[in-house]
Amino acid sequence: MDEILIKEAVSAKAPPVTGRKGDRPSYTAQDITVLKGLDPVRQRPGMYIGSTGTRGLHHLIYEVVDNAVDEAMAGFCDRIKVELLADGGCRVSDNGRGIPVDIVSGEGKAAVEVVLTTLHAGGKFGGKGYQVSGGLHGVGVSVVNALSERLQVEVVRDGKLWRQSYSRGRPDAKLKAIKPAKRTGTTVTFWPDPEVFTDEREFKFDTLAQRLREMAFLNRSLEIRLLDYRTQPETAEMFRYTGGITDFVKHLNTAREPVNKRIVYFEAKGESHELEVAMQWTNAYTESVYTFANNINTHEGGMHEEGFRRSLTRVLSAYARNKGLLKEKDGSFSGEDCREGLTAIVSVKLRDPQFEGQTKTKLGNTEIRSFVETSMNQKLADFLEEHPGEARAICIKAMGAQRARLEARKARDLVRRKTLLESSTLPGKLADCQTRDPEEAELYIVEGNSAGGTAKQGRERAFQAILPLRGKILNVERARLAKILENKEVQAIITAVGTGIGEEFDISKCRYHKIISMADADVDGSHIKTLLLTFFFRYMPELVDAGYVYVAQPPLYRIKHKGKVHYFRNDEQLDSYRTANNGSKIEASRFKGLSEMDPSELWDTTLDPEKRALLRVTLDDAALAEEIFSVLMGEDVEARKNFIQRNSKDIRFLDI
Ligand code: 0RA
Repeated sequence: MDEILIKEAVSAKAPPVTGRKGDRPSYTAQDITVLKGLDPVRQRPGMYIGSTGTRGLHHLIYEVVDNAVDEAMAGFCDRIKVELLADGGCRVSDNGRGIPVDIVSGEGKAAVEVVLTTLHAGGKFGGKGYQVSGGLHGVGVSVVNALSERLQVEVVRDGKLWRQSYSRGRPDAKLKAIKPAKRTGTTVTFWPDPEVFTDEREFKFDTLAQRLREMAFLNRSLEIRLLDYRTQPETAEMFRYTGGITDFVKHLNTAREPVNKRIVYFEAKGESHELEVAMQWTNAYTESVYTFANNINTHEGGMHEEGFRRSLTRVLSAYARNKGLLKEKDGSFSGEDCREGLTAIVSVKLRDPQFEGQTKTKLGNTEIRSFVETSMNQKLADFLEEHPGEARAICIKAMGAQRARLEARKARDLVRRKTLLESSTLPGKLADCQTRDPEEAELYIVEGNSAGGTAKQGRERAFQAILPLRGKILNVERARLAKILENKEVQAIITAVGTGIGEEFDISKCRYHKIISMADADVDGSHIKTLLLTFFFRYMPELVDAGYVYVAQPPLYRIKHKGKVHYFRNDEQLDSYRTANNGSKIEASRFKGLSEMDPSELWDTTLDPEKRALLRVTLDDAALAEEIFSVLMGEDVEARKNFIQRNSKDIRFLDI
């Protein structure tokens, strides 16, 4: 199965072993704790890099880059370069201290060889290596070595350039000193092993750019370059943000109208923790709060997020009351009131991160909660006092949210019993399937009544349900939840899916484990798909996380050739068929919409589980999705145009 837009979830990784900064005792090779060889990695690659698909492949690069970023976090590196080679390899270089090259006694090998051939040896330097270290990818560069057909490491250290190469994790020869050299640094070049990465070996520029940009935002002033020699001429991008996470917030809000022009920023340093927060409210109604621990996106939140939320609610409420904006009779702000329209980055760095949760992206360290809460109580209160204009605008935004919340509650209480959402009656236009087993059941959400009719006739009713929508659902990016819930099409979706929404959302009540958006293969269709995905992304992200949301791929062309009928989903497919059959004249007819197909054609091309190609919608980098959704769905027409122009060569972005 292919993936669109957002990538699959991350698998569990061992937390890194980290050390202490400060009056650093000098490193000796003996500090490396020797663990085990690399055989287990080749036996079960998925355990170490999540998968051997696209994601695992890119993970190889992240692993090496994370090591270089660790050097940067420890203060020894300010430049990283990632090069995609024409022959399918990848080279990552940095100007850090260089992996140590002295001989590890008892091993009789250079430290760099131990690092590259021993699991978990990367950061294990008697606990004195780094203050903090990237957690999720802390499995070490040895994993990259184990899964590469070839790998070459070059270290400049102790006045020399050193080199060693490996094949499938085993050294070809000992580490050699090549020539005298100045400065320090590490260059790792590797070629992913086709025996391991059997399906996909092509690095995706945009996926990498996205991730590297995020790394650069999170590590202020760190320069990260990405070069791609597979294109003619080569493609290059450079990321370096002197504003750090403040620039990150600016970037996320490009298409939004700010409430506070000056971005709220503060940092705090503790004994073994660091905190950085950047915040800006906009006139949007949704919240975009992203939390990170040691540069890892903690999608599932955790203790730092809890501390952040508590403090935000408390400080804003206290300020508003103090300044007489909230009157005595008024209730306090709820957490949601304070976060409406908020874009924020919360980044913590800590010595020994505990990653928990389903995808190991939830920070479990309890001590971080009070650290974040206490530091922020002070710093946010200071900011508000120092910037009364901004502070007032923020409070007024929260008061607007509060008012809407109270009004919505009143309205809900009045109609409580009657609303469609709460009733158990399924929507009339849903043609349900026969099975009651959600694991087998599929829901096709289809644009338009006539396409819906075709789908109803073409489906396998035993397990396929059809819900036709009339026209477009509401653009959820531009409305509050209360308003969205008034929309009939949205109500139909919620009732059909069965989970409820908001506080009442319950994934165990989901009636279908495949919820498939099916729309025409044209611009209108893709707009509808985007609206629908935006809705799921914003209001039922658990469904996306669970992997229940899909996009169908109906064909765009039909041709009859040599007595046979063929279907193609895009121009590319059609062109390559034409090219392959050069000479013979081929007439292609283009479907204007799903309803032009007859039911059996729709079954053959789009519904039949044996033949169809569904795209699974997954959430990896919510920040990327965030940009796409807010720009494509938001109010800033100029930003939308720019975004489309920038990304028009990458149809993944437009084809959602
Ligand atoms: C072990 C110890 C030290 C640095 C590194 C590894 C290191 C690893 C990589 C991987 C890519 N770039 C890297 N840069 C450094 C610390 C050495 C010291 O204390 O001098």
